[in-house]
Amino acid sequence: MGSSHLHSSTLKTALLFGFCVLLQLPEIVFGTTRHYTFNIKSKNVTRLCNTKSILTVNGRYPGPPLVAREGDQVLVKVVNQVPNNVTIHWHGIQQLRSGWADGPAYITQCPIQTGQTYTYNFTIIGQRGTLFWHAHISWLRSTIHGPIIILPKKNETYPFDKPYKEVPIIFGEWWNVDPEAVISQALQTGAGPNVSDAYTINGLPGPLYNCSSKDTFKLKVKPGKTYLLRLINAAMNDELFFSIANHTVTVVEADAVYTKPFQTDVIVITPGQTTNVLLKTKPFSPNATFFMTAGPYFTGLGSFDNSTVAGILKYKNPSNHSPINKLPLFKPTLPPLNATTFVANFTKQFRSLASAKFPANVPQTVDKRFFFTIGLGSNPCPKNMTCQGPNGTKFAASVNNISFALPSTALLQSYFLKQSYGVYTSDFPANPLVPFNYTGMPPNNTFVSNGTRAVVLPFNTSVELVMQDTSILGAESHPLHLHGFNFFVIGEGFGNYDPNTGPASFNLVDPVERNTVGVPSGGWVAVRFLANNPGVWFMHCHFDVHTSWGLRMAWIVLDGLLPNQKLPPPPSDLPKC
Ligand SMILES: *[C@@H]1O[C@H](CO)[C@@H](O)[C@H](O)[C@H]1NC(C)=O
Ligand SMILES: *[C@@H]1O[C@H](CO)[C@@H](O)[C@H](O)[C@H]1NC(C)=O
Ligand SMILES: *[C@@H]1O[C@H](CO)[C@@H](O)[C@H](O)[C@H]1NC(C)=O
Ligand SMILES: *[C@@H]1O[C@H](CO)[C@@H](O)[C@H](O)[C@H]1NC(C)=O
Ligand SMILES: *[C@@H]1O[C@H](CO)[C@@H](O)[C@H](O)[C@H]1NC(C)=O
Ligand SMILES: *[C@@H]1O[C@H](CO)[C@@H](O)[C@H](O)[C@H]1NC(C)=O
Ligand SMILES: *[C@@H]1O[C@H](CO)[C@@H](O)[C@H](O)[C@H]1NC(C)=O
Ligand SMILES: *[C@@H]1O[C@H](CO)[C@@H](O)[C@H](O)[C@H]1NC(C)=O
Ligand SMILES: *[C@@H]1O[C@H](CO)[C@@H](O)[C@H](O)[C@H]1NC(C)=O
Ligand SMILES: *[C@@H]1O[C@H](CO)[C@@H](O)[C@H](O)[C@H]1NC(C)=O
Ligand SMILES: *[C@@H]1O[C@H](CO)[C@@H](O)[C@H](O)[C@H]1NC(C)=O
Ligand SMILES: *[C@@H]1O[C@H](CO)[C@@H](O)[C@H](O)[C@H]1NC(C)=O
Ligand SMILES: [Cu+2]
Repeated sequence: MGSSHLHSSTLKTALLFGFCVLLQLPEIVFGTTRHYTFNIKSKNVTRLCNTKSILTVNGRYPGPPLVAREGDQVLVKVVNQVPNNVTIHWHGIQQLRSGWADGPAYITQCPIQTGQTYTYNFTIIGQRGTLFWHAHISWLRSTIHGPIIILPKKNETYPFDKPYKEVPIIFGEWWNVDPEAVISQALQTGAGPNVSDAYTINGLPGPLYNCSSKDTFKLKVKPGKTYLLRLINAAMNDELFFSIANHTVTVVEADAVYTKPFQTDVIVITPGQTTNVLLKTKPFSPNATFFMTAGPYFTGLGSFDNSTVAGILKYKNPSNHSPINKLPLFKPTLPPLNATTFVANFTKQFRSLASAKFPANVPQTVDKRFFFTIGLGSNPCPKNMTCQGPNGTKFAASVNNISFALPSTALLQSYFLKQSYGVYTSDFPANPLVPFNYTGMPPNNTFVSNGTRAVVLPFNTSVELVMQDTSILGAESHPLHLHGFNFFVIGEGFGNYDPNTGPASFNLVDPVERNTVGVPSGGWVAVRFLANNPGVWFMHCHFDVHTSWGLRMAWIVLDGLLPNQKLPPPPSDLPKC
């Protein structure tokens, strides 16, 4: 595994052929400490006949899988060998009382600067499945990302048949230019950023792009076997449809929580979401090969990458021994770009497994209700400039009309050291200050306010949060991600949320539990979580362009009274600003 290594584990990734990465499960592993070293370094990579230097972990793109068992302690020593400031986020890991290891820049830590080292230290408690790690500063996560694979405890099994093989499938987005230049230019001019040049599967764009067919992900399978595909959407700005021609898959897990199994031909996955599916191969090798493709689900008004990545599912030993390029190739059909009803139907099929062993601990009572509007807006153009955003303004994005400004030091330190003055205020509104028809005619004034404001919650507050899309600059789906907690998705609908009728449809029995949820385009979603993890927790749109425009905020969860309800002091190597 290069310089990332696993103690006491036989887990290996094997380059079986081409670019197909299969995971071999460890046979003997004990609840233990996993040591990794992540060297952040540049590497020249060629895609679409374009060579450029990208930022990587250990020279790998996508980065190395981080593999652990439920209950393990993980220590990742990150060494910054590049000119950029870097942080790493362990997306979906709950970080119980280990908020110093969460990673979002200027929220839980100052960046790891050039030449510096920081060791992330956390224990995986009560989670098993697929997540991913990624850089959490500016747009560095476009190339700095990789799978997190949490295996069940060593004496535990999956609540489904043991798969023959496990395969991570990580979707990404490739720019021929430097993504840092793309977002920096967009923030300067106020315009939307230039769209990506390709989507990728495990770093490979595949044969539907010019000069790219040699860079194709190939999954070679045996007939009559069950494969566990660990799907991860690490794309920057795009929700994706994914489908494998002539094959149906069974969804068994979302965001590292088991679900009730359901079958589907097409998966919808937002940036920040992970979904485990079982692929049962055909009983006999068909004399055919099959494309697996991913392409965008898009609801906004701006431009977007409307291309398709393809990988190949190839059976070993087709009985007529034709060379692969002579076999017929079948292609899946993806839904139309803006298939919002299809997406809502798909999303509603997710249910927690909610078994005796894996219960859905949905908060049944609520201490505090929040109603957040989620959407785009604008900032006025500075007097000495011309701006290229909507109507000559600059694009912005907000929660309850507040576009969140990152401070120049980290919120968690300021909070812990009781030095919030001049860094943040604790007055984030629980409701919009000016109610309007959120999904109706847009208001004349699209300007947002700017500030660094947080919600403060006493320990163990039971929170209900309704997130309402706005149509101020066009209705649009937004994948909202919460750090520090999973939430239960108890309801969703189109139009404006009505507090009188909405709750009647809430599922408080077996709603899906996850860390990222799509706020439906022109609709709302309701979630509940128990604020039992002290610290400062970021919540933001997982479209990086929207995060960059300010669609982000922070929850501060206070310490409880007991010793094990308090945030420990910061580690001694925590970076300084
Ligand atoms: C990438 O290529 C450039 C130009 O060929 C070269 O100067 C540079 O050293 C290479 N960087 C790495 C990390 O290999
Ligand atoms: C990791 O954190 C735990 C819990 O705070 C602490 O006991 C342990 O000493 C830390 N380990 C290292 C190597 O920093
Ligand atoms: C595995 O071990 C844990 C802790 O010892 C125990 O709680 C659990 O019931 C065991 N599970 C099985 C399937 O034996
Ligand atoms: C794949 O699906 C297509 C369209 O449904 C069908 O015509 C074809 O026979 C199938 N091929 C195989 C090998 O399953
Ligand atoms: C594949 O082709 C061979 C010979 O051409 C045939 O015997 C075999 O039945 C075919 N397999 C399937 C699954 O159609
Ligand atoms: C996106 O691409 C699809 C085909 O791949 C095409 O049908 C559709 O018109 C394109 N849409 C836009 C908005 O470019
Ligand atoms: C999707 O786009 C098509 C073509 O632009 C349009 O006709 C259709 O109304 C749109 N559907 C939805 C649900 O917005
Ligand atoms: C969505 O589900 C409804 C109700 O089951 C069904 O009538 C409709 O056809 C579905 N629409 C799509 C696009 O899947
Ligand atoms: C515009 O003015 C601001 C200060 O008010 C300055 O920081 C910025 O560099 C100026 N931009 C241009 C393009 O002149
Ligand atoms: C654009 O700005 C002008 C002048 O500020 C205003 O009159 C007009 O209504 C705006 N148009 C839109 C679509 O917001
Ligand atoms: C909000 O606007 C929509 C679309 O114009 C309209 O159908 C709806 O009746 C409006 N709702 C309210 C409460 O005014
Ligand atoms: C890196 O972060 C430090 C601390 O916030 C900041 O002072 C410095 O300007 C940053 N450097 C770069 C290259 O962004
Ligand atoms: Cu968004």
